[in-house]
Amino acid sequence: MQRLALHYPPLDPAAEPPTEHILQQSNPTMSNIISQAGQMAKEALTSAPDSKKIEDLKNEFKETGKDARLTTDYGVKQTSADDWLRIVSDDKIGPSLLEDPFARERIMRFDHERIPERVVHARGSGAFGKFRVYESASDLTFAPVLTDTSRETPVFVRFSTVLGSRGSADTVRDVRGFATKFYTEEGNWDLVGNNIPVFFIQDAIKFPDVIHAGKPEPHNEVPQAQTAHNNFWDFQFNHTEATHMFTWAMSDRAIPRSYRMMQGFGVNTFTLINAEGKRHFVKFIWTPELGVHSLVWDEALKLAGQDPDFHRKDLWEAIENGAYPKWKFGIQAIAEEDEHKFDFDILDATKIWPEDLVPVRYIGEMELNRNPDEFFPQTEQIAFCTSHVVPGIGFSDDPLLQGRNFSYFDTQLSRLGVNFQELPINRPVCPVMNFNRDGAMRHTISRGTVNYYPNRFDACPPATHKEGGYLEYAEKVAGIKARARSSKFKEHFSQAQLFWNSMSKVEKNHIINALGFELDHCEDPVVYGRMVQRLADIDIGLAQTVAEMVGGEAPTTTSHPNHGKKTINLSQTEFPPETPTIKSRRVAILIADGYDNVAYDAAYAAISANLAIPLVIGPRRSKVTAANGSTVQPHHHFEGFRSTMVDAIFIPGGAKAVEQLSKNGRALHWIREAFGHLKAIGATGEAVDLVAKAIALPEVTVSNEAEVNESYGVVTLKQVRPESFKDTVKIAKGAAGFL
Ligand code: HDE
Repeated sequence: MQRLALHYPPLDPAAEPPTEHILQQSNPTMSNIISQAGQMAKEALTSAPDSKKIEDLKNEFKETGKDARLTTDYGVKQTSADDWLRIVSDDKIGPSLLEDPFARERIMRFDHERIPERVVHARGSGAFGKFRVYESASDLTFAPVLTDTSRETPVFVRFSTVLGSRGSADTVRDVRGFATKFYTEEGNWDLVGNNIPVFFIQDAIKFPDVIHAGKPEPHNEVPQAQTAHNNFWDFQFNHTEATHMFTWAMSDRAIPRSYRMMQGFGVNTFTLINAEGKRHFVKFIWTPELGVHSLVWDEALKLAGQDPDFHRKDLWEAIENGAYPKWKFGIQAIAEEDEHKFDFDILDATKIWPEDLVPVRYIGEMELNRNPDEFFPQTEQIAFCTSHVVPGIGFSDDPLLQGRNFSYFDTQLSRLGVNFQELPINRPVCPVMNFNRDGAMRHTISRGTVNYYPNRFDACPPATHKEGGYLEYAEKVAGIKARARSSKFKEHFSQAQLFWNSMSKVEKNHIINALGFELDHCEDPVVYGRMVQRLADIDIGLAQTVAEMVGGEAPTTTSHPNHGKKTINLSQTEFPPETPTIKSRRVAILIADGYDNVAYDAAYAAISANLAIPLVIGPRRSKVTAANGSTVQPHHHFEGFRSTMVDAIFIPGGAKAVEQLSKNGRALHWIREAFGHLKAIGATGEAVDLVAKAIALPEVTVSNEAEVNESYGVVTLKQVRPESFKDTVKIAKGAAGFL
């Protein structure tokens, strides 16, 4: 961001009035400064390999080089970081002195390290990247970020869970936040979305209730980062409008495999205005290049304990390895005159716009390619506001969005203070100039003698639309003041049924099991008993199955029979990767002393060549010796690392190694657990029988003497031929459900 300094010429009463004339000629003036700033910005863009935002941030970096010496915050070099200044005599310790400014500063700074965590979405992780449109949306908007195909817009994206505290686990069942800050040349645009396209409530006034009901209960602060408790489900029963959303929240979408494998949805209805002044209602959608994938519930539960930072590490690791995650950016658009042509209200955030009615037009692409330098000042202090849009993009009367536009700005004031937009991560890359002043932690220094407008210098006047001033759409609004919603907002079950019907058989089973888990955690019979009745409004069969699991009375009739309709692109099976790949996936190679080094080397090479991550797991982390006497130091040992943390496993043969592995309970557990979690398992030589023994299921064929054999995701090859490994890895891709 170019902070503009205002130098005003001294006022000479005899001189000409300071009008246009001054603006154009004297130096520096507003117009000069702005054009200089624009020029500097352009140069920075063309000459720097880093994005303009990264260049901008470089001004703030503090490096701790080896020549640097420890100083206080006021710059004085410190002589000790170990001992408080105190009285000592005859090798005896006396009292510590309050006068020690070094020690007091350290403790005082530490005492104040915490700021309030986000009231929702406290747990999160972020990265820098870039956004580009490959097809102009100029028929819909005049916003260059969506029309200029030559432009690369820097972004920062923060992913999050909703309910847990800052230190909670990543893999809990929850909605995921997907918030993007676009640092555009016209100002910041914050698209604050989720990985589920609808929300629990229609009106923002209910937000405190839905969140209180989901967060830990007030009397004992239990449970953490879970919706599996009485209050959450009590709220769901009392809000029929939440039915659609909770069905999504019970689906696999709420336990993503990775942030990199989730869709993102703006959820709310926004508007776009084109150069002719025509307005469309729109929804924004991100779809990942890697496809949409989830964990299975057992895996998610275990990972929450085994590796609570699983998603955070996954994103970091992928970016460090150059496997930059990418999303396509799409728009659904409805012309203003078609607003009322649907049997749902298009401003109701508990409804999707089914893609068979309103297709998604993909026009752009985002790539995340740089990890933050420091978590707190960047990922923690980034502040999103739904009200931050750029010219050409506008709001709608969606009652959830209207409330959000108030809430986000307000919450940043209590979290970060009134000058939150000056923080390096939040400040725009374009010039910022206004007469907002002062407030806690203000650090911009504005030069000049006036801090108001209009002023006698005509400094900093508002922009015309031609100059890029924000254009408010001249919407005609008439009505009576009332606490009410339109009648279409009152229909609450049709799309919950649409979602349920559109799920595959496996996905339906997962929803049943999720409801079974959640309602089992509700001790109050009123809660699970009533919820089971509610499920009949989605599907009577679903309600009956869950009733049997959780102990509620099974409903026999419903006033909302399932309409039987389906739509496209709700099942995540419809989102395979654009190109099948195991890139950035983790593959464990299980070894013990005497392992077959030929198979090991071939598998290791094939995994690396496919840009996946081979992780060698042994009985210990000290060296393990192969059949030919060579040694390797495993990355981890069986106890230290678990099958939940990888996508596939491979076991090379070797008679001695396999004998040891077959006696090692933890190694057998690795194989069984990986199979139970639907992971690809590869084995060669003697390890084929080991896998057969561990899985012990007659329908899984694991032995074939000569050819690569694949059954239920288990790929075996009795006779090792290194050249077969290319195919083996390919087959494993399909088997693991990577496709
Ligand atoms: Fe948020 N939400 N929200 N929300 N939300 C916040 O703002 C709020 C809603 C979402 O990574 C808060 O900076 C209201 C829908 C994300 O920093 C707060 C309503 C969607 C994030 C807030 C909603 C979201 C937030 C808390 C109902 C999906 C994290 C901290 C009207 C489209 C952003 C903060 C980040 C954060 C309010 C509903 C997504 C309190 C009042 C719908 C991704 O302002």
